[in-house]
Amino acid sequence: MGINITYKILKNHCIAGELEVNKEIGIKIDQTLTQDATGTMAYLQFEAMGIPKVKTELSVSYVDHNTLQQGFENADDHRYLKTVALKYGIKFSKPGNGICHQVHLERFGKPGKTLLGSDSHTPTGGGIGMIAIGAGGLDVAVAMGGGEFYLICPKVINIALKGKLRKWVSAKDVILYILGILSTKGNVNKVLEYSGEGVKTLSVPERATITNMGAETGVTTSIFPSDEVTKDFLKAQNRVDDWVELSADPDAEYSETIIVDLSEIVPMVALPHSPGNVVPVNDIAGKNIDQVEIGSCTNSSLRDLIIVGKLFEGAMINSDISVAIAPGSRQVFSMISKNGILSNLIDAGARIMESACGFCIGNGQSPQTNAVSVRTNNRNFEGRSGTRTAEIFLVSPETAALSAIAGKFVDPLTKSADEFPEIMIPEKFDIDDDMIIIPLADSSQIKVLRGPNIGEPPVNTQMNDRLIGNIVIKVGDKITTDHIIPAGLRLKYRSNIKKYSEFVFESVDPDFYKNVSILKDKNKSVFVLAGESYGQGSSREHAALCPMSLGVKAIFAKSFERIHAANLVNFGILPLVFADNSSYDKTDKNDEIEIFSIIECLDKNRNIIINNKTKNIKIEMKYLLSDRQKDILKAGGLLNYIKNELRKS
Ligand code: MIC
Ligand code: SF4
Repeated sequence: MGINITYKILKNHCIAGELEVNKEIGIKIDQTLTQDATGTMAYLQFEAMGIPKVKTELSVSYVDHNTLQQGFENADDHRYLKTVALKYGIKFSKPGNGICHQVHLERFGKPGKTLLGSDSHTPTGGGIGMIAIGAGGLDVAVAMGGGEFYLICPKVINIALKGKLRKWVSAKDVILYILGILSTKGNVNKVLEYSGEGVKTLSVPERATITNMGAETGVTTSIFPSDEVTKDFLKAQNRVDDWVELSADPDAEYSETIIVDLSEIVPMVALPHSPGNVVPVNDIAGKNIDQVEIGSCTNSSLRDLIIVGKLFEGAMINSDISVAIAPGSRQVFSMISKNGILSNLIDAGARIMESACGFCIGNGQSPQTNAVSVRTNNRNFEGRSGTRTAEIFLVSPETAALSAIAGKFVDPLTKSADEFPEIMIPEKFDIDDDMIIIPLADSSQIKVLRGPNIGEPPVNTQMNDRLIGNIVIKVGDKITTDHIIPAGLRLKYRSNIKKYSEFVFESVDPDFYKNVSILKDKNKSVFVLAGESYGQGSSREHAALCPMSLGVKAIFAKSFERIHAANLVNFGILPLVFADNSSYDKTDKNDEIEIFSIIECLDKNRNIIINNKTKNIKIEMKYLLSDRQKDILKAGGLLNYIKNELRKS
């Protein structure tokens, strides 16, 4: 049997374990990226490791999530990120240079390489043929220090593309269609690998839209072949030397094949409050809207903004709605400023935003109460926009632009193919890397500058063999990291764990922090009870780090998402899964829980029994942990584990 692209790259990078499905492997990481909101913790942890320079081929620190600088905290974070980058040999992409995934694709991504990023949309790099994986900041810190990254050797699903998209249908519709098939749960430890004739009909930024939002299915990553289209993109970016061809063997093995006929896809929309809640736009055509937001790492490439600009040409945005547009990178911004597209956007009445995440993470542009907001980004979780009562609908740039003009949902397919504007992508992009600061070889003079809001990351204590405490919150299925620890207005506390922890579960149970503090004073442990797919969405390790600092010792769930489960282990919190899901119903908030013989169970690979003292029942819990992860848990987290290992050696 031949080899698929995923396994070709994994084989070249595997340095621990065997490439056997569902077994843990350690891979060498060639490139890392961080963004500001996860970056400060990642670098504080990197500093704590005492390694003088990063050991990767390339590490880049981007500032794109919080660029508002309301208060000194944000600006202090930027200064810390810059100085720490230059000290340790990391390239620094200044605020304003663009969204990490878009800029990385344009300027640094290389087919065949591995990329680890402290952001769940790192798989954007799969559009250029990389194995690009999102992880917690601590895992990225370890990779920067030359350590391997551990993952479960994935199953590879072949998404065989045939045909060609019709006019008015674009890459966003493809990934929404695929989300409609795969949904947002049940896809952990899988990779989506694209193949087939349809691949060559998609440009690299279109492929990147698809791999970007593949993150919403919960897979480890998604990847496209590297072909002539990839070569042309790299040529346009003046980096043709970075190109290598990558394709699967003709008889490559896959765990499953899903055939997608591009010519049959119609414009799609993800309804509130999940990216997997997908229907054709036509189903809701005519529904009134209040706001349109265009941009984010999913849909802010030159192609995306050109189509919006062409559709806005000579038109005026509906007077009842607000439209904002954020170009994905300075390169895109600069190019649309020269080709007339920017003036089309301005003349139509759009508000032009900075090249940053902005609205996508609820950092500005929060819609009005009960608003219907139409967006081109990738997540529409409840409350993420900053307005709890708002309904967010995710669409393509084509649907967003036509709907903005009409003031209601428009199915682009109601237009004829002839009306579709011509999109001319230049053969050469404008290259200007002046906003990327390159570290000097001698960084001895660089002083790392911290502000008063930047505190040391808290460290857990060793795992106790016995825990006693209470369930402080019971939540349902698909709890996202946005539910666990909000971003938006709270972003400026990302470097101040003590303060940020006050907002854990803020939108789900505003009393959580108060209730936890009472238990903490009594020296009791805190437990969380959850349904399916706990920890969906973002890679933010704060969703583990903050609960850890509040005394959360274990999460009892029906299932976990990959990045979050890894983050829980990294911070010494037990991710336990019900052996029988009916136990979830028998357990409630405030129940007193006692757990015995934890260490012995982990060592002997036995299920852990939790004693619900309030209900007088015993509940059997399973776990999916490698021996390495058990050792990390016993040590009280990855930082302690690394220190112990260093001490031993
Ligand atoms: C997101 O899209 O949810 C974020 C904000 O980019 C996060 C990272 C973060 O929380 O800082 C992600 O995707 O990992
Ligand atoms: Fe930024 Fe949104 Fe992309 Fe996350 S999903 S990296 S917040 S643009």
